[in-house]
Amino acid sequence: MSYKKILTIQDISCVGQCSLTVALPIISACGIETCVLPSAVLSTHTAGFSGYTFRDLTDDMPSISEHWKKEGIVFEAIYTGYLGSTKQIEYVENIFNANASENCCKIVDPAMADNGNLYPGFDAEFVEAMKGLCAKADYVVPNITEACFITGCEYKTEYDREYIDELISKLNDLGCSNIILTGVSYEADTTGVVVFENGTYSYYEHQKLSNSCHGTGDIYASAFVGALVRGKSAYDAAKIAADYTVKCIEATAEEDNHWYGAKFEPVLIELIKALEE
Ligand code: PXL
Repeated sequence: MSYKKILTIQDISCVGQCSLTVALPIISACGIETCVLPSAVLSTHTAGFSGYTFRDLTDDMPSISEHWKKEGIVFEAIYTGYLGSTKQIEYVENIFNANASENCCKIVDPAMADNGNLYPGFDAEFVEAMKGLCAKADYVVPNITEACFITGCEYKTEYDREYIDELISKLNDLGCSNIILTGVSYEADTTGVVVFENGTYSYYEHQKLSNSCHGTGDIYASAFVGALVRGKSAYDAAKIAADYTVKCIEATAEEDNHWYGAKFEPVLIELIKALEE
């Protein structure tokens, strides 16, 4: 296996088990050298805590990218998550051009919304810019809410295969050729992930747990990216990431007051084992 270097661009939420504090250990556990570009530093994530600090690092991005360019540093994969401002999306697009290896795989998790709502601080201008970034990615990993914001489709909690096909088709029209759509549930006690790759549609269905925790989208996307860059097919990477995310939620179920994130650490070993199969 050639030793691949991935760059992940997302925030550091110092406390909260999301974004970089999840991506860095998970992708490293997949055996991939993981370089980071923090988009912002927050004392906690924004979902459920109040009064968090927010240090925007937008202005540092161009000089960091320029330094890497001077040093001849390029990445075999670039994976973006939560971005702190609309301007950052423009800078990320420059990084896609300036700091990528020849066959660099670009993965965009448009981490900006869930359960029908945008996260605090995001607006229509940000959504518009994110649409453009998704069109430049090799893989996008939205949940249904994010797919709705990107495509302009109505958000629904109950839907059929036709609705999901429409979301995929509209994302495809925007220029997304490979789509991993998460949280697609047709039955009360199951959920799953749709993998649309170069025109081929597949669905991996798995158990839906009664508890849900914050940050599982980041866990899922990071495990998907780690498995994909490790050489798994998109479908296998999507399946490995789904099974791992379920284990993380199960590991968190025992404790009532661990609402802010999922205990992904004790089950990292399961992810490593799944990659060996
Ligand atoms: O999990 C996505 C995420 C990442 N980073 C920050 C967030 C959120 C979701 O709320 O607030 C800062």
